[in-house]
Amino acid sequence: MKKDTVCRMCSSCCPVEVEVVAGKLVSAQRKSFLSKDLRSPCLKLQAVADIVYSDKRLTTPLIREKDGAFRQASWDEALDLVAERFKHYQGQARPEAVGWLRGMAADWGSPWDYANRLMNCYGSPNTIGNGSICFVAREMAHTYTYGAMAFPEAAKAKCILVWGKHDADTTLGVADAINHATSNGAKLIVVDPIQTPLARKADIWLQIKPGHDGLLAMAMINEIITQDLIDHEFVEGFTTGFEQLREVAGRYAIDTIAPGIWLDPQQVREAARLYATIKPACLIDGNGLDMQLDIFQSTRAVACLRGLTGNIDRSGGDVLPQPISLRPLQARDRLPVGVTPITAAYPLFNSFSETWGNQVQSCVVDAILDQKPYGLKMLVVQAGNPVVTMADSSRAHRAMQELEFLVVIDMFMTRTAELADVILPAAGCFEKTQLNRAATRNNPIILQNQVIEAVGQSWPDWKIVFELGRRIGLEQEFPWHSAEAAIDDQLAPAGVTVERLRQEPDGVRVEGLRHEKYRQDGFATPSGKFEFFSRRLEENGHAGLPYADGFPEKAISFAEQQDDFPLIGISGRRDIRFTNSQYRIIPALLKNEEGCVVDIHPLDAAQQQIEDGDQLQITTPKGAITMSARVSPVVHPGSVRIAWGWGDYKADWNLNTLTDDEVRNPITGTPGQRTFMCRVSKV
Ligand SMILES: Nc1nc2c(c(=O)[nH]1)N[C@H]1C(S)=C(S)[C@@H](COP(=O)(O)OP(=O)(O)OC[C@H]3O[C@@H](n4cnc5c(=O)[nH]c(N)nc54)[C@H](O)[C@@H]3O)O[C@H]1N2
Ligand SMILES: Nc1nc2c(c(=O)[nH]1)N[C@H]1C(S)=C(S)[C@@H](COP(=O)(O)OP(=O)(O)OC[C@H]3O[C@@H](n4cnc5c(=O)[nH]c(N)nc54)[C@H](O)[C@@H]3O)O[C@H]1N2
Ligand code: SF4
Ligand SMILES: [Mo]
Repeated sequence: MKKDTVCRMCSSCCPVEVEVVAGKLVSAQRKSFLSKDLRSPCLKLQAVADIVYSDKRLTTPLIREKDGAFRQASWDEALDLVAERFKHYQGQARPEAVGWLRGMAADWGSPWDYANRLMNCYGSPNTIGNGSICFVAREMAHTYTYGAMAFPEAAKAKCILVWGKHDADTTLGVADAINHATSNGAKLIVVDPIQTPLARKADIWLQIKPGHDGLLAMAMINEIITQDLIDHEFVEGFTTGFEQLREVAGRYAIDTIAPGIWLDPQQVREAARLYATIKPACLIDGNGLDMQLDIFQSTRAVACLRGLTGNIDRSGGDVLPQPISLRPLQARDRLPVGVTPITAAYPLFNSFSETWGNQVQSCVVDAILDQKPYGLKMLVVQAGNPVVTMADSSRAHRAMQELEFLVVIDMFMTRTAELADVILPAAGCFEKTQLNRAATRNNPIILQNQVIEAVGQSWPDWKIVFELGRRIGLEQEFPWHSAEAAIDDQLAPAGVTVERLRQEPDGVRVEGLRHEKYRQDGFATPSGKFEFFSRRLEENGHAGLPYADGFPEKAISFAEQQDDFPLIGISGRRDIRFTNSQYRIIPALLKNEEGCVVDIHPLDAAQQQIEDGDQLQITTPKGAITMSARVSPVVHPGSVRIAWGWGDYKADWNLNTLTDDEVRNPITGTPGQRTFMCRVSKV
């Protein structure tokens, strides 16, 4: 039998059609506007049955015994134990000593609201996401410029500028759209320090020096202004601070900037001209900007390009969402007055969005290890593997060990779960019905629909949270006994029900798609305009225009120690087979550990007589790891690309052993996990 749902094995959220035989999921196909032969392939989806029915799945709750071993337990026993710990800190009048850390976008749907609801009603403000290193920091920079995160309408674009994103590995719906547009003649510009498959297809590939994107964006802004390629009607009618932007960008002329960031001035000029003159043009920014110390200003500068050229909210440009009305479920008003979250040092990031709240995950480690700003004693980790994925993973590991009580909600035994006191087995995405955030902020709403029974005794996340909530005395706050009841409640203001979503599996549009909404509604910024200049930022002690106070001296971790650490390390490719630290335990995907390598340029390799397959030690001031060399011209001389995400499979291969969590972006608390100085030597 064929069933429709949304795959959440990565954050692409692809609508899929699943084949279920005798109650078992046997295969799944991604839906797309492209014919089957033209769709970007997903190897994870091809291995979906192996993943869902892997013998490594956690199938019962586990409780750690005094001797350190885990024993199987019933849900009642495990949840009662967790609830008892919650009550313990409440009894000591310090519920804020309990934190809830949410991981990867895999589950960023309404379950984010549910965890927040439980914690707010319990009395702790410390529900923390990992948005400081993922796209939420970028979302904040978009929001401070034009009110929300913009999404590319690439299929209709005539020019596509891809900036630090590789959709064929990570976001297949967008990859399909790019392929469609370019095969219809759209121009393609790629900004990426790596010669990726997309870069090889591009009309112009700008092999930027890692972590220096902000300088390129400013130089392009300057060029577009001085060559008078701006969209006058848009800039004059709908923006703030154009004259100041002109003045600041004047300090970043292409001829002076380009050589320092490994680029040819003429190529940058051509890229600026193409992007500004071919209409409509979309700009797809990605995780290449994330995890950079300079994330906020660089994304703001890139975002300004959309306004100068008038491509914001235009068909075939970058459109702004039409969020639907939802019943707020987070119950923020229930938090006791005067309790500050552990992320209090990042007030603008904490408050820029109704949905996200606290997203500086590094603060969890500060609070556990350094009691900064106060101690965190108990942590629930849901859908995340911080011991592998957080910056400075040795420190993150110490923090998880230091806790009085650690609960992990996951589908697999991760390195983080190994440290837990209680493990609660979660059902996977095909085993539960859920409302996805991605669907609710951009029409149409597509339901992630349960298509098979939960594996073993695993429970869907919603059920775990609701049951736990009821056990800590929040029966009234969690009245729902099914996902459907909770979703219907949340969707009521939009007039949509689960039943209707099931009848319309390709999605329900509450309101027709509208472009150039700003003409009627303005932008959702304090001025109602597209803000090149942000008074909000200036009033809070930050540059009101990107780089008005110069480019940061320290854009890359350990930059001040480059005499000892002369190479730029780049956190490596997101392989379509895996999602962050996940899925290497699936033999069909692991393929002899293919891809776990350090790419080094032939010139740098020759200096140390390094050859393909040599074992290389990669060292930073934080630690060292060992991996095989791949001598390859895809990287620029002076940089190496190190495979990322292997730390769960093999602790020695954990890239985040190398990264730093001390220096962070002052606005978003982002550490430099993407780019850092390092050295390599043959073992
Ligand atoms: N150096 C470096 N560090 C990085 C990155 C990088 O590129 N380089 N990327 C960063 C980014 S962008 C991110 S988002 C983070 C990701 O950081 P994490 O969120 O820690 O990463 P994942 O490895 O995806 O862990 C997700 C966990 O959730 C479990 N899971 C999957 N589905 C479900 C579910 O439905 N319910 C529950 N309860 N569990 C589920 C999986 O088994 C897995 O253990 O890593 C960041 N860290
Ligand atoms: N298959 C798969 N899909 C995934 C994930 C996964 O792990 N595997 N993870 C999911 C998650 S959590 C996220 S956040 C998204 C991320 O998805 P994307 O945004 O596509 O992120 P990446 O593939 O990490 O990086 C994109 C590109 O940035 C380039 N880059 C590296 N450093 C720089 C730099 O300094 N400047 C510029 N301009 N570019 C740079 C890289 O070479 C890469 O080609 O993918 C999601 N989807
Ligand atoms: S890219 Fe693959 S794994 Fe990710 S959501 Fe789409 S089908 Fe699922
Ligand atoms: Mo992410």
